[in-house]
Amino acid sequence: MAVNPQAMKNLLKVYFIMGSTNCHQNPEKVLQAAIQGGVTLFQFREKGAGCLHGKEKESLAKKLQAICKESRIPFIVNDDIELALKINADGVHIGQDDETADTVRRKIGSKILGVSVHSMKEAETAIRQGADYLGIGPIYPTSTKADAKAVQGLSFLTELRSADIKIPIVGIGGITFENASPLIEAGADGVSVISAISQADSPEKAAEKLYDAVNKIMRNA
Ligand code: TZP
Ligand code: MG
Repeated sequence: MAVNPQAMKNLLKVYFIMGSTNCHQNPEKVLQAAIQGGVTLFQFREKGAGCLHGKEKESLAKKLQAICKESRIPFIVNDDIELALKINADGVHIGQDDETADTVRRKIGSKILGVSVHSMKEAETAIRQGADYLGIGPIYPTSTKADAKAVQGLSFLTELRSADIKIPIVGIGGITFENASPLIEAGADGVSVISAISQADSPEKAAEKLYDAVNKIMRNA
């Protein structure tokens, strides 16, 4: 763990994830609007059919990183540790098919490390190996990730919190402002979304509604 857990929890509230293939509009415009609306953390996830590679990928990463920097929103890179180190991103997010968390932790030092987990065993391993937060999902049905695992609803989140696992946790998969509340009530520290913001007519309003939905539950907690 490299980041203060309470600070990490605050960053996870509205975690926006995207790459060029997730946007109908210019990704820079989408990110700017989303930040205006209240996004608290951003992950560059350039993946899937038609995505950018090499220099083009790096160039978009740098543009989006500059937008985040202006607003002091930490910039996380999905999977690509080399790119994260090259451009000095604030952190990385890895899944179970990537390098192990302890290898990545050694490479990135004190940068933020997020790990996707789907079982108690994976969660315990990620925590032991230095994860700052866990990503869990898909919570609801999603069409954004073709190879997503089975929808888990709130069951895994509830299992983790019942086992007294206190690490910051963010849910992902099919989350919108309308279905975000139960997730926070069940112990998540925030919501991560792709399409709810990237494909919205107004990414700003979409981010704002998510921010309000999450904060409303937290204030009442
Ligand atoms: N991991 C599990 S579901 C998912 C990822 C990356 C996609 C989430 O996208 P959306 O559009 O918010 O459902
Ligand atoms: Mg991955």
